[in-house]
Parts: sequence; C-alpha cells; structure tokens
Amino acid sequence: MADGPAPKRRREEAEAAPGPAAPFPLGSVRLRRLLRDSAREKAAFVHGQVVGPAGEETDAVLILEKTPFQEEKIEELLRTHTRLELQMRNDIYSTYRLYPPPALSEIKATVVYPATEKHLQKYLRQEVHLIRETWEDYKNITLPFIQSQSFSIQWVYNILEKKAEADRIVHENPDPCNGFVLVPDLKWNQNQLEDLYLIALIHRRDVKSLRDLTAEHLPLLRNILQEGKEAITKRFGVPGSQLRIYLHYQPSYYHLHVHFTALGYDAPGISAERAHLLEDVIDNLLLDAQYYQKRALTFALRADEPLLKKFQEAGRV
Ligand code: GTA
Repeated sequence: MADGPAPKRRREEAEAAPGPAAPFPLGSVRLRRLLRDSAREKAAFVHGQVVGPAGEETDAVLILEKTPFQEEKIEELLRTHTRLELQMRNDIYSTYRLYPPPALSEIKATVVYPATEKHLQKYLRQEVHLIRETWEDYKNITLPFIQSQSFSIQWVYNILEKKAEADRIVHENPDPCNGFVLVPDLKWNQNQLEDLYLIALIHRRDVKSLRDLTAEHLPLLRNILQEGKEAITKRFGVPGSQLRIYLHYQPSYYHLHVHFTALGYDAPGISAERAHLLEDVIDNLLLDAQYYQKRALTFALRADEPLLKKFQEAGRV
C-alpha cells in the first residue's frame, strides 16, 4: 500500500459519517430474489423487502461484497483463524477452507432503501444492446426521456449542501461556477488503496452530462483534473499517473460528476462504451467548443430499459 493516512484512521472517518437515525433493519429483511451475483467481483445484488409494523412491504436493494485483503491484516488472519479444513492434497499442492475470526471477515453491505423499480432494474442481470446516439437522437429521444424519468439526485445536493458526508470531503473548490466537491465514492470503503474510488461533484446545477459540455466549461474541468489529482496524492499518496479520471456516458445520475479510480482497479463502468477520459474531453472541447453537441456517442442499454424502447420506436436500433 502506498503512503497515506493509516487505514485505521480512514476507517474511523468512514464510521463517523452521518447516517439515518435508526440503522437499517437488516435482520428483518425478507429475501425476494437474487438480482445478480458475480463470482469475479465476489458480490451479490439482492432484492429484499422490509416488513413494517402494519405488515406493509418496502423494497430494498442490498449489495453484499467481500472486501479486498489488507496487507497489514494478513498475518493476524493466519494467526487468529478459527478453523482450518483440508479440502485436498496432491504432492506439494493443497487447498483449505479457512475460517477467519469475525473481526477479519467483514462484508461491505450497500443498502438502497426504499428502492424504486428503477433501482431493481438497474441491478438485475440483463442482456445489453449498443446504441449510437447522434445529437438529434439526444435532443429528440434521450433528453425528453431523462427529463421525464431519471434517478433522484437528492444525494448529490445533500453532499454539496453539507447535509450528508460532510466529514468525508477530501477537497472542495467553493467557486459556484468553476468549483466542485471531491468525496470518496459509495463503492469505496477506504480500507485499502487497491480499489480507490472518489467522485468529484460540480457545484453548478445546470450541467447534466457530457452532452451539455462546451468550451465554457473548460475552467471547471481543468480545476477538477488538477485539484482532484493533487488532493488525492496529498491525502492518499497515489500519484496522478496512477489515477483513471473519467466521466460516464450515459451516467445514472444527471448532475455532472467525474470518477477518480485507481488505475490498477477494474472498477464497474470503465468499459470503452461508457468511460470518457477527462483529459480527452478537455482536448476535444479545445478542438471544437461544440464537440459534444456534434458527434455521435455510443453507449449500452439493458434489454428492458425504457430508453431502449424509445430508440426502437424511433427506428434507431
Ligand atoms: N459518495 O450517496 C452517494 C452515492 N450514490 C447514491 C452514488 N454514488 C455515491 N457516492 C457517494 N454517496 O460511482 C456514486 C456511485 C457512482 C457515482 C455515479 O456516484 O457509486 P454514474 O452516474 O456514472 O452512475 O456515477 P453509475 O456508475 O451507473 O452508478 P453505480 O451506482 O455505480 O452503478 C454502476 C453499475 O455497476 C451498476 O449497474 C452495478 O450493476 C455495477 N456494480 C458493480 N459493483 C458494484 C458495487 N459494488 N456497487 C454498486 N454497483 C456496482
């Protein structure tokens, strides 16, 4: 692990984050179905229901993930394991089931509660289809669609207004036009740098996505690139040359934000059909102020996404 604050201190910071008054009632969740699981990511995406006092059922999504190993905990794990069962031995090769003590067998649980039907669909395993969206498609199909239905961005406003995650802020440029807030992403537990993931949320509220960007936004984008890299290097000891800095198109949340992930980490959403490197975006806007209002953009949509249906109805797929 590179230099930076001790993982223990970062864990305490994470635990001090403001949360709902009562903890999520995990023990009373009824399992409805497994939306998706991934052996590679060691994660399960679960649809559950919480039963209220009057018997009412409220949907929840639970993402359960085995967390990465922390180098400094490995020796302790070997020393304090509770059981070791031999599975097979052959010559110099053998495999075991090793049972760690509870303190070393943490599972990261991300909860979306109450979850909407759109959340359930988002995490459900589905076939995907590629769309090639022209600027006309954006104006006639995508924009009206995202204006009529998209995920709430209340969580973004909570961060910008310091109503949530205020003690997790890694850096802020408070300028209302060219400023932003840099916070650890929901997906990162901050215990190790291998899966480092932070997100920069812009202060201004009139930029939905890559499609809205023009040369007017260059100072803002340059600030995010420069100050974001510096802040991450200072706090976590990861140099800018080991950061993947990009935007998603389409994003899930239509308030412009930039992802910062460790270069060695295969974060969800870094595929060619979704990630746009911030430095390339800046260069493209320097070449042509209206670059993102001219060119076609490719992205994938899940088979039952209403936006895919809109493209099909318009004869564009
Ligand atoms: N700090 O409250 C928040 C918060 N929320 C609600 C979302 N984010 C938040 N960060 C903080 N506090 O990186 C983060 C998200 C994401 C970014 C939004 O904001 O973690 P985006 O608009 O481009 O949307 O980025 P994206 O990438 O689709 O969002 P998300 O939720 O990460 O989903 C990506 C896909 O990755 C999902 O469809 C899912 O199937 C897959 N996935 C794989 N592993 C995971 C995982 N561990 N957790 C969540 N999704 C995962």
